[in-house]
Amino acid sequence: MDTRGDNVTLQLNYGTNDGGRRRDAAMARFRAHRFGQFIHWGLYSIPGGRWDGQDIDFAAEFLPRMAKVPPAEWEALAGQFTAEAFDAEAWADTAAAMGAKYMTITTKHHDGFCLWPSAETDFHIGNTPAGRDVLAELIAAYEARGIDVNFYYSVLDWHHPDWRYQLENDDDEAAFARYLDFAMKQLAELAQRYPSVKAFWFDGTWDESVKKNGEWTWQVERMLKDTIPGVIVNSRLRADDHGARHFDSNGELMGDYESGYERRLPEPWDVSVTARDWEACMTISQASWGYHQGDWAADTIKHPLDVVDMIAHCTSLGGNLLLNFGPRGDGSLQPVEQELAARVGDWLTEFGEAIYGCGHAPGWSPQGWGYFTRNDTDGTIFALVTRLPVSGRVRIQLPNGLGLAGLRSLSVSGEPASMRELAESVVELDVSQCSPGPLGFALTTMRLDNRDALREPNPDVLT
Ligand code: JFZ
Repeated sequence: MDTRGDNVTLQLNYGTNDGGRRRDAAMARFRAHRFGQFIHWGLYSIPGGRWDGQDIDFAAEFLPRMAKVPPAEWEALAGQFTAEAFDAEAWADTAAAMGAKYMTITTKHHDGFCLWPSAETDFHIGNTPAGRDVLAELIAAYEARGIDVNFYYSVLDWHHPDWRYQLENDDDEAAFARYLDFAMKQLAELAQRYPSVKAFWFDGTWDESVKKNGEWTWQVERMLKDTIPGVIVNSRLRADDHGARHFDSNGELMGDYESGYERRLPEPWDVSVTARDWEACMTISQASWGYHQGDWAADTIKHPLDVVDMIAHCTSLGGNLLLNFGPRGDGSLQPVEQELAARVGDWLTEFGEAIYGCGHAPGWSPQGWGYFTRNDTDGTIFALVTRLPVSGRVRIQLPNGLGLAGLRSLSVSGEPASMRELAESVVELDVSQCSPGPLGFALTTMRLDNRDALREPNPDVLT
C-alpha cells in the first residue's frame, strides 16, 4: 500500500493499465473518428420483438427472456437464419454515406449465438442456412471504404450450460471456470481469425460471477493486446481484484476508454469526462438494440437532428458516439435507418471538419444553442449551432479574443442566414428570414478566428 497525500492507494494486481491514457497511433485514430455505427444482428432479428403474435416492447434482443421462450425454440431459429438479403456492401455503403468511421458488430449477444463459425460451440452461423462468414464479408466491405471494424462480445451467455450469475458453491465455481475458459478461447479465435479488428466492445459483465473474476478480465485484455498489437478494449470488460468495474478501486479507468454512457450522454457542462477517452452508445428507436417490428419502435425513431446534436455534444466533450442499427433477420436494412443515415451524412459531409479530429475546446461553457469543438491538431475552434430560438435569432458569446472567421449553414433556403456583431465578442445569428430545409434551421457552423496561442495542439490528445 502506498499513500499519496491523504489518499490511500490500494495495490491492485488487476486494476488499471500502466501508463494511463493511451497516446499511441491506434488510440489517436479511434479518438479522431468520433462517430461510429453499432450493429446488433443475430437470431433475435428474426422474431423482431414479437413472439406468439405478441409484441414485447423495450428490447428485441431480450425477447427470449421477456417472452420466456423455451430454449429449444430459440435454438430452432438458427434454422431460419438464411441471411438471404444480407449484403455487406450495402451495409458498408450506408455506413459510409452516414459518415461513420468505424463499425462495431455483435459477434455474440446474450443468447450465445455466434456470427462466426466457432470451434467452441455448435450454436453458430456455420450451422444455419446462411452458412457464410458474414464477419469476413463485413470486414472486407467496410475496410474497402476506410471504415474500421470492431467486435462486440457478450460475456453473459444464456445458452452455455456452464454460465453462472453467482458462484454459490464449488460446483458453480468449477462450472464458471469452464465457462471463462470457453469465452477466452472464443475471443482468441476471433482475434486470430479476424486480425484486422481494431477494438473489442465487451458487454454482459455485470454479474457477481464475473466481478469475482477480475483476474480473467485482465487476462482477456492482455491476450487480445498480445494477439493484435494496438487493439482497443472498452472499460465494460473489466473488474479489478475487489470486483470494482469500469474504474478500479483507486478510481482509475480500466481498459482504454470509458463505455458506461448508454442511451444517455454526459451533461453538456460536465467537463470532468474530458479527462479520459469515452464513447456513448445510442439506439435509433427509444430503446431496442435488435430489430423490433412493433409500432412502438417505429414511432420513437430519432430525428436526424437529434443524432447530429448528439455527435456534436459528444465531440465537444472529447467523446465518441456509436449509433446503433438493427438489421432485419434476413439481413436487410430498415429503410428508416438508411434514410436517417443519409441525412446525418449530409450534415457530416458539410460540417465534418468540426467533428472528425476534433474534441473539447477547453474553457468554453455551453450556452444553450449548441457546442464548441476544437480541432485537436491545429486548434481551430468551431461553434456548432444545433438549437435556435423560435425567433430565429440566437446570440452567441464568442470565447475571449476570438472573432468570427466564417459562417456556413445547411438546409436553409430563401434569404441566407446572417450574422452581425452586437458587441465585442457577441454575435447574433439571424435565420428569421430563411426557410427550413429537411433538417430545420439548426445546422450552422461558425469557424472562429483564433488567437495564436489557441492554435497550439491539445497536449492531452496528441500521440
Ligand atoms: C447491454 C445489452 O444488454 C443490450 O442488449 C445492448 O447490447 C447494449 C448495447 O448493452 O445493455 C446495457 C448494458 C449496460 C447498461 C444498460 C444496458 N448500463 O450500464 O446502464
